[in-house]
Amino acid sequence: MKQAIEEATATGTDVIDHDHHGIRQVLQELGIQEINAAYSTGLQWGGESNEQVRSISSPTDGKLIGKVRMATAQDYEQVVTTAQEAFKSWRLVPAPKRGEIVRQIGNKLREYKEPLGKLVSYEMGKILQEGLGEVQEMIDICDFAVGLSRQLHGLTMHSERPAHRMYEQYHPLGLVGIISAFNFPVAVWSWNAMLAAVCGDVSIWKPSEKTPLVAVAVQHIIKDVLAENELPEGIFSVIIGDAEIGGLMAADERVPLVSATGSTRMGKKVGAVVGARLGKALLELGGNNAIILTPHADLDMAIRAVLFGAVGTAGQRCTTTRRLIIHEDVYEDVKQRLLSAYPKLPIGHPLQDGNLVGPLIDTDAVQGFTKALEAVQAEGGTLLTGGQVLSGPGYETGTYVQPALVEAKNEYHTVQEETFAPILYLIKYSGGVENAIELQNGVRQGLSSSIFSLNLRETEAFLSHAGSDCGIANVNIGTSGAEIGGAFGGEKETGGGRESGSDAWRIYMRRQTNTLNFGTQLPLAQGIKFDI
Ligand code: UN1
Repeated sequence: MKQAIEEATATGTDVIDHDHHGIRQVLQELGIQEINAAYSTGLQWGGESNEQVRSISSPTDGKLIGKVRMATAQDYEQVVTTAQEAFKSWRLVPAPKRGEIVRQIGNKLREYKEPLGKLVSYEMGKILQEGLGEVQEMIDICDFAVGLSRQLHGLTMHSERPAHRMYEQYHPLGLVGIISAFNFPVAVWSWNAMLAAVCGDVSIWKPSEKTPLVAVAVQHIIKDVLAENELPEGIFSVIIGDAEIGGLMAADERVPLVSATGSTRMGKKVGAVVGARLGKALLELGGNNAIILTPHADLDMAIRAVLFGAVGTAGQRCTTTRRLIIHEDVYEDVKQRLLSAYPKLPIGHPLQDGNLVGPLIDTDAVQGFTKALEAVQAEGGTLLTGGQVLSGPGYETGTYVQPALVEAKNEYHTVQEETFAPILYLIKYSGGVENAIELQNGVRQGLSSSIFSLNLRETEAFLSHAGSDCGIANVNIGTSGAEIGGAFGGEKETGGGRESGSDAWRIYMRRQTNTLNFGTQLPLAQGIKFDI
């Protein structure tokens, strides 16, 4: 590490050309000051060959935060070799002892919650509250994984043969590839990596190339814990690279499980490549999440949930509320309440207290936002408020937008697509809740869904097997902000994977069924006779 800093410093480029919001100190605290061109492979800093360096600027103010050197295919090989070596010993460490390491990681994350949360916020653009929330989500999954490390149990079953015993056990799988997205630059990795770790796997993390610095910071924290416990560095590796590296991982038979979070387009590619070699893919892809507001909704509560769901993280969560399916009896009321709230949203620098909406990740995302608004209007939708790209003092980056409210129809092509930006479509329904459910299910994605109603028949219909077809279905809670204790993921084009809580750990292990004969005979199953 020290050597790495010296090497990086020797190149003479100053990484941080500013010190707004105490970011210089944040980076120092996180150990990434003065590293101006770095990636880490199996925790080795370096990269001699054909160096491709990428500058990482904050979407909040456009300032350079640092530079990363993008990994090559050779670097990838080195990471995999290091990880394979680490797996040989890590799998032999008893699971509760592996849990102890994860406990220490959780404690370190508690220690670094503030600077790490701040860096999440500065590099990704979400408000500080949400940056801190993201680190809390990492801490929570560590706690969960510690408990899990004593509960990786299979079932026992009765054998049909006398003096036989049958049971199943779970063994570590090996290398787990983790491809994470910019919007949750560290939390989603931790869901995967912490479970994988207690399961006895080693992980290789390819963070989004848009948010690599916070991954580097996390890697420093992990590295310390591993060193303090004299454990091999390859248990947790980071590789900073572009889609090519993700492609190598997907095609690599040495990586039995690839967990990928991102767009459906990306997931289809990764899933196809992993599937072609019969590897396991855990996909957490696009959502097109709706909240149903019935005539029995508590609208005060509902509006607050809609606002957090639709404009929180500037509409860049996979669980973001994108559609509001409103009964005609309450439609006007809901519309007026939102029309009065939207123009008052405090939009600005996410590290500044009081702001609730930060920037989009980059100007490509802004283009996606404006294009979707044009397209939906061309299809007949009505833009009610918002939709502007903000300019002027504080908004020089061109990444801040005014969240938009649009009256639309569910079947519009634009409404059917996930646009990763703060656009909320208001869709009217009439008749019973089954009509709202049909609209809610009438998209290709199936991540999160919610209903606001105080009527038991409506809420139970929504939760029944004829109800929501999503992986997450909430009552009187918005679509986003799930706790880590439940399994997280969705159906249809969302990819079918489940991460985080419940029994999501199983995918990180291989299951083995064992049958033991402790008798003196060799009876065959199904009563087959095979005697000479
Ligand atoms: C994501 O956007 O990829 O439920 C994950 C939520 C967060 C996780 C979102 N706990 O909104």
